[in-house]
Amino acid sequence: MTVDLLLGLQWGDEGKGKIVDVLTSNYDIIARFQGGPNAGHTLEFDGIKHVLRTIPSGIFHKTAINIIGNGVVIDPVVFQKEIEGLAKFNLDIKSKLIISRKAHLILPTHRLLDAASEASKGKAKIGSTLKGIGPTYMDKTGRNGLRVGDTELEDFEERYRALADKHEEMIKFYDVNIQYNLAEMEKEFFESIEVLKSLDFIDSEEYLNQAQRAGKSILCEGAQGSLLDVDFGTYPFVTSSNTTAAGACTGLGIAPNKIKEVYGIFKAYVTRVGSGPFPTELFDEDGATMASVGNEFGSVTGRQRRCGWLDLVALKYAVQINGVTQLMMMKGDVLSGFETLKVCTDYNYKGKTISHFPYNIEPENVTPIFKEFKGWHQDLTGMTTYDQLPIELKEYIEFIEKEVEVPIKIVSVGPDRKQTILK
Ligand code: 2SA
Ligand code: MG
Repeated sequence: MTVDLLLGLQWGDEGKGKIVDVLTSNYDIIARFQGGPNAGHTLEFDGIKHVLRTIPSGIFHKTAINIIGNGVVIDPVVFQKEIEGLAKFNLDIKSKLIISRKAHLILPTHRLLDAASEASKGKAKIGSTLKGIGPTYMDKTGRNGLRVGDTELEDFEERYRALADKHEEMIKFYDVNIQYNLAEMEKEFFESIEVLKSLDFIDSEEYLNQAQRAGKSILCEGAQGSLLDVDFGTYPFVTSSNTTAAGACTGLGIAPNKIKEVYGIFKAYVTRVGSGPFPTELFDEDGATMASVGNEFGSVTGRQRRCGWLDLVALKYAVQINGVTQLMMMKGDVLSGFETLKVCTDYNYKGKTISHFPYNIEPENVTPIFKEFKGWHQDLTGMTTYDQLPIELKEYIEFIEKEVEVPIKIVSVGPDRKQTILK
């Protein structure tokens, strides 16, 4: 049966959590394939707001099975807190959540290494979420990492010790001032490993391929966004995994020819947390309005997100790399009240007009070229059909569809599950 894929097309926080939650009733299995607790997937329903970190966004659905795939990095300490935070919902977590043995573990020292690396970079820091993501993926590709399956081995503690000792030496190498009590962090770590072990570990690639053959439908849930992809994003200001469509194949063991729909999610404007270039960024009133009306604060770190106009050069790039078949536009409601809206259609790149996303989008090379649109003033948050939307918004939507050459199938007009318009 079908395997579909859902991805963020910008710098994360497009609203993936909400859409997975909306779509889950159509799927038997929801699978996360990359990233880890750097993600903050926010779900809102029945007056409840909940942020998920490592657990897939199908966990609130009655029957869906949720899988944490091999491409994900898991911090058992954060994971334990996530499980505890879900207790009040009385979900039967053990029967609904399974974990790949091949997923890598974030050790306490990975978090310290992340902090040390960022501190050593000073102003040039990546602006990481400090969750240990980079160092854990470094150990994975460097072939030194510990995986979920290793917790079942008798000598897990020795393996842990050897790696943590090595990390301590590396922390010294950075020569920065970082205060920590490793013994305490380790106590917490080993307790949380027991919580992790209370769930079922599986060979998830086998599970998913069997399920697919048996006619089950699978939704692969991406984290972060395409412009944070380690290969295609604004390197080095990226995360350490492949956030694009290919990441679903390597992060779950699903072959490319099994994937059918690729849902691409984007905001009607653009946001970014952390450092790195952002051509359409606003430093004025308009940017401040987007941040406050859109409540643009990191759901993990609370950092204020940088805001700017929609960038079609970047959006087309992401659509192309992912093979997006359907678009979903989020947060159109936040743009209500602007007299004029701008959309970046091309870049002025070192004096030439270009319409592709170049190697370097630093401000000294790139100035965005904008097209202006008339704004609208209606409150969209109670609207339920496409016909009700203001004509100016429809023009905005139809322009994007024409430029990007992919239909926009969902227009979200608020954070709640119910505030979702199908087009
Ligand atoms: P990392 O921690 O090594 O992955 O950070 C590297 C860069 O990736 C960015 N990044 C994110 N950007 C947006 N949202 C993310 N998740 C959280 C959220 C972030 C938060 O949903 O709000 O709470 O601040 C996320 N995760 C990583 C990060 O900012 C760095 O630029
Ligand atoms: Mg988020």
